[in-house]
Amino acid sequence: MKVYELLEKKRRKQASYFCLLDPDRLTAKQAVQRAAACEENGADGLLVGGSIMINNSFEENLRLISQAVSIPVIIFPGIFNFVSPWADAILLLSVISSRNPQMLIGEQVRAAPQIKHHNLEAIGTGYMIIEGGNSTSVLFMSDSQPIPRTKDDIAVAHALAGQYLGMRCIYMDAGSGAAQPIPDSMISSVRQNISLPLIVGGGIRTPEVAHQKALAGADFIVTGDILERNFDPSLVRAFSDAIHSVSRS
Ligand code: 1GP
Repeated sequence: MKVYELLEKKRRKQASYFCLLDPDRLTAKQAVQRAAACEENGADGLLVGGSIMINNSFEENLRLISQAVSIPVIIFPGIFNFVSPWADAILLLSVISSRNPQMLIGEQVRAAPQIKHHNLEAIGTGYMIIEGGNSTSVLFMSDSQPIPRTKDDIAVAHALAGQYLGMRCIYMDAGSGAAQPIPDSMISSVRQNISLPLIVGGGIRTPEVAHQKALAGADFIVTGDILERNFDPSLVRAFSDAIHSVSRS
């Protein structure tokens, strides 16, 4: 089954949980152990990527991660030299909240031939950066303005534009390590206006907050920073349980 179909199926049942791992910041041993622990403790998929590549260990660690788990491994590209055959799919992000053409289409044009070459499943994703109270890597690297966190109507208009342009999911991100996660009211306003799968991340540090975001209408909750700082399998389990308790049936 294609990853996208699997995600569609999951979200009709209950809210789901993605763990974000940055393979470039992990040793080979950590990458394998963490990926396996995420799967064992209920994660529905792994997002792999980051805003920048420093150590050149992305591809090798991604290969090890993919071999260690059976849940979907999905590339979440900060910049588009992250394309690799060692994943089940790639979120092909267009930063629709930006007015920077490189982030809207330039990077994707550079990535597309590689995606074809590797026969990688590409999931076209409207990526919206929401103001999270501090400066984050994604904001700096994408050279763009975030959507103000109190402007639900602006967020809705962007998400609708993404849907009408034919994107297959919407990712609302306050950025990794955001001081504040995306407000519930903005998530529910977007949820009420679009029918696409909705991914929400950035600054989610507790299972309670993750549960709240799922209740507000996020189909997929992403956590990265909190586990990167101090990886704890029991926290992965607590996040999974809190998120999965939000049923859609
Ligand atoms: C970042 O949405 C992800 O792109 C996750 O954010 O690292 O703050 O959990 P955190």
